[in-house]
Amino acid sequence: MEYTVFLLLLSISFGCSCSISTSFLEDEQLSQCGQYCFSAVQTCLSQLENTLKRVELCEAAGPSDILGRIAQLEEIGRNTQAELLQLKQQMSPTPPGNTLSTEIGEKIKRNFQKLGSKLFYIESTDRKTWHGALQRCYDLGGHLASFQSQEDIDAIDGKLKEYSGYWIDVTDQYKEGAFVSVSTGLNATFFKWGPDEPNNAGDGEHCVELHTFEGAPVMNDILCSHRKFFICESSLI
Ligand SMILES: [Ca+2]
Ligand SMILES: [Ca+2]
Repeated sequence: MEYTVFLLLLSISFGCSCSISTSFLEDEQLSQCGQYCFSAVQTCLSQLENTLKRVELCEAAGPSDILGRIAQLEEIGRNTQAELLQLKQQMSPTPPGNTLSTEIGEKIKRNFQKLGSKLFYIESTDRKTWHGALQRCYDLGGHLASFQSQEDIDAIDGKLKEYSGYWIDVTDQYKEGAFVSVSTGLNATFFKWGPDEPNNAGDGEHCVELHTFEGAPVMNDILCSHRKFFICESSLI
């Protein structure tokens, strides 16, 4: 029955002039349409078969074709990436930071000495204000000393002059009583205050020195404008 209906539809679609009836086909006789109509139907079936084969071929070739295109694009991407990397290497001369690091390293070696576990520069000749000392330490390749323990103080004790004061990096000039380390930008955590210090005498003592007026080095807050020796430290080696 399906084949019969299919033939009927084909005859209508392709303009077959004959009139194909169900009874005619059931009798398997070509009495009305004749050999011409039967040949036309065979031609249509042949064309349809060829079309179906082409569709199957297209469906079979589709996925592999897409995969092939993807593989080509991936290959192009890899080549482009390799070319960009090569260009980047050609356009990048020796990093300027290397030269700068070398200069700073030489400056530190020239000015600082290893005392304990750190590198220090102890100025016992030229006196400066706290801010002057801050700048000087920076120029030397370091910063004002940031003492973190008694061991740090013990390491430099023998290098200090008697009855002298040395600037270190602690200050409360930004907020009274809140002592910070300008080297780290954080609250100072280690203190070795002298007797009755810090006293913020005259409401104006905002910078901290390490002095030897009482023998062993101790800390004292004092006017930042005083001119004192200073101790620098370097974190770089
Ligand atoms: Ca103060
Ligand atoms: Ca004081």
